[in-house]
Amino acid sequence: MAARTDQFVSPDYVLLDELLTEEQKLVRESVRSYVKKEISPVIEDYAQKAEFPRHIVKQLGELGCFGPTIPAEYGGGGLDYISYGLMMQELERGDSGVRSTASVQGSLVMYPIYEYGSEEQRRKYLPQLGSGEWLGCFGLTEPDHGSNPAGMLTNIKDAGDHVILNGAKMWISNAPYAQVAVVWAKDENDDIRGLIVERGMEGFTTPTTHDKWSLRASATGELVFDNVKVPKENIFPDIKGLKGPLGCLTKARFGIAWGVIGAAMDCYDTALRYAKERIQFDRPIAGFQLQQKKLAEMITEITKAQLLNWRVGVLMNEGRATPQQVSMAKRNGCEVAANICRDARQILGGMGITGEYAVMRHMMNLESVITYEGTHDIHLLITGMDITGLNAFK
Ligand code: TGC
Ligand code: FAD
Repeated sequence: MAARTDQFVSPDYVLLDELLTEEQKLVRESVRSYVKKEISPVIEDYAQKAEFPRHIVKQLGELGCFGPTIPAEYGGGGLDYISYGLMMQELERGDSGVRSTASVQGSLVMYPIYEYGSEEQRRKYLPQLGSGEWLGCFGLTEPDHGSNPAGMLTNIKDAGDHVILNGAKMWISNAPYAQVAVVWAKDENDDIRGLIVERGMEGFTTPTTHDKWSLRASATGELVFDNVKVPKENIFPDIKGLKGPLGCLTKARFGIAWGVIGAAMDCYDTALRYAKERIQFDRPIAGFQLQQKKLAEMITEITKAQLLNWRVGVLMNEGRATPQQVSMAKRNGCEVAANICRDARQILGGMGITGEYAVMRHMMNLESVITYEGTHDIHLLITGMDITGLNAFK
């Protein structure tokens, strides 16, 4: 397939740029130009072939997309949460799989090592992960425990200076190429503990998950542990319980809330341009009320989601955001984006199902994004419990 030209023009209906600092706009601009130059021309081809563009890991590291809110001395970017959100928005404007690579590396691998790790663990792993020398993955989900990770079976047993790890994780982004895995397992007291498992440890394998119709340019796999000897120095010393992994998810879900709106912005922009150019019944289809309804509702929903994301970003910067507010932003963003991509696909008619445009790829990707990091239903129940005080999960 020939390399594609990226004609994206970013929508900003209520002049939200005026809410951003110069630094935030600069960060967004650098990621936007990277995506135009390096991602858009090639990503469709990788998705069609169901291949992970491995070369982008180094590029994303150099661009500062890994761990942007982690202090620079530990290999992060030392930036604020709105800059992080804008980065994820621009990456997912290119492809959700590219944003996934960055979300996992920054929020699910670097963040727990920074937040829960010993000083030795921070110094050993963070610079290599921040620069993209190493790729990481995050193992929480198991074949029989997805929405309910508290029931996990993966376990560690004390064996002197090391522990013995057994079990399996499923649906793990980056797994097939990761050098480092942050893994959550139960100890002999039934406490959930986090540990760093390295490729090459005997008994540790990462089979690839094949035949996905979604996130085809992202590598997904399993983590299989068969009596793996993990040194005790690889265990996070102080964190115990589900709040460890869930704390990482709050950071990643925030990035997803912004990211999916990037995909929505791309679909809206494509549909608007196409509708103005496509002539049927001797007039541009953008002149028909039914198409205008779709386009007008798209930009309205994008604008509302941008405002919610920005506000939650301000609260994150002030250390006041709650996980429940982040859940609302993740759920709302995914729903808005999925609806916009489906409507955009219809506006493009038959052309909407081809790889000539990014719309169908975004639409398919969002079916994973609406499911991972907590399904649409789970986030609704989180909001429900927050406002009523009643738990409808169990
Ligand atoms: P629950 O009793 O509610 O909570 C246990 C402890 O955790 C605390 N907590 C949180 N802390 C930080 N952030 C959050 N979002 C938190 N949510 C809860 C909570 O306060 C409590 O602390 P403590 O001190 O009392 O112990 O736990 P529960 O077992 O009832 O479960 C609640 C539920 C269902 C909401 C939770 O299990 C959940 O969120 N399930 C969804 C699972 C999920 O999101 N999995 C994602 C796997 S990773 C992934 O998909 C990566 S894809 C990445 C990519 O490719 O981009
Ligand atoms: P289930 O939990 O079986 O849910 C099935 C359905 O039941 C859903 O609709 C759900 O909403 C509903 N449901 C469940 N419980 C309730 C309830 N109490 N009330 C009402 N409805 C309920 N995980 C990782 O750990 N690391 C990763 O890197 C990672 N990457 C992923 C990449 C991809 C492409 C995908 C698809 C998944 C990834 N995941 C990852 C796993 C993801 O987080 C899980 O798929 C997700 O949490 C849902 O779990 P499940 O698939 O087992 O669905």
